Amino acid sequence: MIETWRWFGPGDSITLEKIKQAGATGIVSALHEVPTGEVWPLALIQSRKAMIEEAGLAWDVIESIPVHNDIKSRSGNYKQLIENYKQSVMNAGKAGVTTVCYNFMPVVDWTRTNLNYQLPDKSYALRFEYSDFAAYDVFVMQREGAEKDYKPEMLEKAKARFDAMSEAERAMLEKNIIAGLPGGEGSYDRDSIRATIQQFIDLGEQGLRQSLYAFLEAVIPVAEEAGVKMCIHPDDPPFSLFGLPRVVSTQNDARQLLEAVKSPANGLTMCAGSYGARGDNDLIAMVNEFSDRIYFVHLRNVKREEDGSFYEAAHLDGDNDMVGLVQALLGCESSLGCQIPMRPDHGHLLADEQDREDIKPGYSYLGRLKGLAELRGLICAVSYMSAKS
Ligand code: DNO
Repeated sequence: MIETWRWFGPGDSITLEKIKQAGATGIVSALHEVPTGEVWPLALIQSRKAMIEEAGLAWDVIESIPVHNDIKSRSGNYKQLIENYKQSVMNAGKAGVTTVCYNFMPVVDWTRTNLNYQLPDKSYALRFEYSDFAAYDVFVMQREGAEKDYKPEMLEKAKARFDAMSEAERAMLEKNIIAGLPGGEGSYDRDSIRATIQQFIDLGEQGLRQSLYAFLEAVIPVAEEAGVKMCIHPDDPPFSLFGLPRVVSTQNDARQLLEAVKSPANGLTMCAGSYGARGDNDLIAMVNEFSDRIYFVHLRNVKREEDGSFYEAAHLDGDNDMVGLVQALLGCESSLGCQIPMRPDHGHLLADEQDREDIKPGYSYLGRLKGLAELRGLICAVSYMSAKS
């Protein structure tokens, strides 16, 4: 596998030099400065690529060219926005950055409730606490009809959580949920998010699926022409939030979308942490089924809890069978005939970085370095064992 690392661009305090020293050879990055919906200028992609190459690294994956909400809801200026997206994909191909990750989560990108969940060793992980999310949805945001989306036991737990929270804790929860996490799309205040949510609830699951397939029908032929492989990132978490439809959460969702537009340019990102947050997703079966369409991998582990909550465990800990997964992915590489870029997705915040203000949630240097080193060892051992057998 190609070892890559997410870099947030020239302003990232985890510099290309540090990334090189972590042992990664590839970069995963985006033109974060281009507003969602606008065309990515060819010259800017080229100059960013040159900067990465000067540091002795390769820009292997774009993560992400974000898809504007109007494309997801097929409203407003969506036709022009799709044209712009096509142009960005074309420009990425022209510049020679040929793997493009994107997602189709409506309203909120990846979501956690607690960005400082303390583990027994006093490092911090990211956590999604279902009852905190429900407490925000039902009692803070007071979304109309929200209580219908939760089981009575969860509502009870959520009420207890809400009552026990101070104003400052409620404000922090709100910030974590709606202000947007790094690399995610969309930052809202309470009123603007309410209206956007309602728009997608009205659209419904079938509507959102149709929007996704129509988007792919428009973009995939351009990707083919540009030599670009598109790879959709799953919903994170892979279940409905705020009653919103979700269409990239399960093996069946992935199967349907590959069938909807049959092209080698229409592929997947295997995000082990996102798909793995559902106990009914069998990651190894997914990798085996979609072996010629997995173009990018996020290796991350999760510890799932009974009520749907989870936290991000160490890369080789948690509920995902990382050894089996890596073995299956190496099998994919044989069917693709090339190596797949993978990145250690997120890492814990360790003691040495806990006082720093410049570390983005999930994107510490040391935590990811540790994750990458563990995964490197695992990949090396699994490759060795398979070569022997
Ligand atoms: C979080 C990431 C997401 C992801 C996008 C993909 O750490 O996995 O920001 O990049 O959702 O489009």
